[in-house]
Amino acid sequence: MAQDTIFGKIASGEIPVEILAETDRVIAFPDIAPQAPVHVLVIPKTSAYENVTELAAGDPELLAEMVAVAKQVAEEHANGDFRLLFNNGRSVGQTVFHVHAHVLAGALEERSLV
Ligand code: DGP
Repeated sequence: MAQDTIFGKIASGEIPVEILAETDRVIAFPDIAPQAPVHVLVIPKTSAYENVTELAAGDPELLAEMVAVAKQVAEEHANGDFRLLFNNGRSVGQTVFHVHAHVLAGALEERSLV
């Protein structure tokens, strides 16, 4: 079970963000430190899952909903193509332990992985 994180506060509305897309269970908002012309985070509103491994095992339909929201964001803010990245674990760069997908789109000049 994920502890309360900054993304939990964003999901609950305690910390306001620019919401780019929303469903009953998912929100999308710009990353604070963009690494691509379009760099959006897609998170579930629940803080029940720390990472994508837990989410895929516990609620694959919610994971699929996150992918659908990523696609919507890429269509509305770029040409529809996108990269989807999950950092899964501290040693590969995960810093917020509320599962989130990085949606990277637009003209990508570098191949870095966030
Ligand atoms: P990760 O390294 O995969 O855990 O990615 C966390 C991302 O979250 C990182 O790219 C920066 C972003 N981030 C951290 N705090 C905030 C915040 O308060 N607001 C927004 N919009 N993004 C944040």
